Amino acid sequence: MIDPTIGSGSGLRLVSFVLCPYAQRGAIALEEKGAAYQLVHIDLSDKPAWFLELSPWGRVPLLLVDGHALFESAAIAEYIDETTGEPRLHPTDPVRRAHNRAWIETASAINVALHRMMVAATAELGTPALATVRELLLRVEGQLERGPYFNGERFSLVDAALAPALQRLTFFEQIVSGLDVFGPLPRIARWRDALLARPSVQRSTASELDQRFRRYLEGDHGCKRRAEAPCWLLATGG
Ligand SMILES: N[C@@H](CCC(=O)N[C@@H](CS)C(=O)NCC(=O)O)C(=O)O
Repeated sequence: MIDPTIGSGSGLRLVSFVLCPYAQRGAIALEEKGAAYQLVHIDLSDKPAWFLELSPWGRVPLLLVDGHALFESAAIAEYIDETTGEPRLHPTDPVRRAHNRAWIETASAINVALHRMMVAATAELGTPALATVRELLLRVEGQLERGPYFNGERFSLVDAALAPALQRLTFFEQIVSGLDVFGPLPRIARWRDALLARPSVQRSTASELDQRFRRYLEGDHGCKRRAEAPCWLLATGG
């Protein structure tokens, strides 16, 4: 059952939450392909019944396509790549492709630690999460070679997977004085610059994402749920 209020027709519908970095991967892939799609935002603190029926774990993103509800952002991004024409966003070489998939997993680990940072009310909770983000990014830094993208000249699904986290960490640096994430990571900083300048990445988010991100850190999660306390970094600085 698909709720009629989320639109109709046989086109692609990406179900998201406005700040979700996983859903943004799918939007970036769709934008790269120039594919037509409809973005449907839901309130994660008040999930609609149709959503709970379609999403096995109650998580966004979902990609609704031809009566099917695809879930898990990596699977969704590959589906988009395989079905929406050129340019292909996964390398054709199987070894390189497997390597790329592995780093997409790392992007998810970064998202998990980043989220722990965003909702941490105390240094005790937040500092280990920030340390995990730094450690994972350092591993990614070692993978980057000539740039501007992960695989060189061609934008790929690894770029789509990491861009949302790098964008949110950039917001963090802008908001929290003294927080330096990218200083020790010059290759990632250059990669981040190339990703944030990419039209597909710019078009993949809701407007004023930086302001929404700031409000999220302050405790306003952009839905019916409010955090009990703001992110610890707002009070202590980096
Ligand atoms: N492994 C999943 C992770 C998706 C995920 O964690 N989504 C979050 C939003 S960013 C979610 O829906 N959380 C459910 C909730 O907050 O209730 C994927 O890659 O799609």
